[in-house]
Amino acid sequence: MKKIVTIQDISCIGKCSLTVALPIISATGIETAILPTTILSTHTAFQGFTFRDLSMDINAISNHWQKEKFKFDAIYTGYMGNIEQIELVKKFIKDFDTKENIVLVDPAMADNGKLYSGFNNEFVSKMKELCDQADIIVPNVTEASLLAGIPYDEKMTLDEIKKIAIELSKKIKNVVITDINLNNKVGILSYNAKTKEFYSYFRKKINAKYHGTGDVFASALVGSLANGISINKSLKIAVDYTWEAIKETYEKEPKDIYGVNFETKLPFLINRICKEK
Ligand code: PXL
Repeated sequence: MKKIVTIQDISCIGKCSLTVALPIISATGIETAILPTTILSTHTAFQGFTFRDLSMDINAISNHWQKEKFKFDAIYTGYMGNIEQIELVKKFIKDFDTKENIVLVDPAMADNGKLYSGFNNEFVSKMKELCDQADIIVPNVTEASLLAGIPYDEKMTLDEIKKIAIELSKKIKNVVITDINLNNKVGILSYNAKTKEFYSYFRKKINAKYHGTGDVFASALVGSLANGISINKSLKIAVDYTWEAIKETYEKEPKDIYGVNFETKLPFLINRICKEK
C-alpha cells in the first residue's frame, strides 16, 4: 500500500493541519503516517490557544523510523511552530528522500498579506530553505510573495503572479500558487520549471474566507499524486474538492475562522480519484 508521511501540527479544534490531512489522505486510499510537530488547543486565529512544542520528539521518531527502514511514497509538510522545527524537518527530508518519492511543502505561514501570529522575517527565510528541498510547493499569494521577496499586493495581476512563480522555481520543479482571486474567480497557477509551462484552473469565487482551506487543498493534491494521477489532473481534483467544501460550508454554516465542512464532501473526492486512477 502506498504511504504518505505528513509533518505538521495538531490543532485540536479548528479543522486544519493534521485533523484535515489524515482523513483526506486516507480517503484517497493512501496510508497516512503522521509526525506531529506541535499540539495546540485551536489554530492560531483563535485567542488564547495553548502550544506544546514537540520538537524534542522529531529526531527520536525519525531515528526509530530509520532503524525500521520505513519508506514513504510522499513527504508532505505543513505548518511549523518555530524555526527549530523547520531545521528538524529539513533533516528529516534529507534522511527520507528516496529520489522517487514526492516532497510537497506547504509553507503555511501567512495569508491576506500578513504573517500568522508568532512569525517573522527570519522564519520566512528558513521556510524558503525548506521549500528549496521540495518537488512541489503550494504557497498562497501572500506566502509566495514573501518567499520571493516581492511585495504583496491584493490586486496583483496573473502576469505578476507568474513572475513570482518563475522566481520561486529556481530550485523547485513545481510551484503551485493557490487562492488566487481574479475577476470574481478563485483558483491556482502552477509552473513547471522543467517544461517552462504554466497551468491554471479557476472556479467561480464564493464570497467567504475560511481557515484551513490550504490544508484541504494540499492534502487532496498529495493524495491524488500518490495515486499516480498526473499533476494537472490532481490540481483540478484538489481545486474542485476544496471549492465544493467551501460552497457546502457557505450554504450551511458560514462561521469564518472555523474550518470548512470537508467531511461531507469526501465522497466527491473519492469518486474523482477513482475515476482518474
Ligand atoms: O491552516 C494552516 C494552519 C495550521 N496550523 C495552525 C495554524 C494555521 C493557520 O493559521 O494556526 C496552528
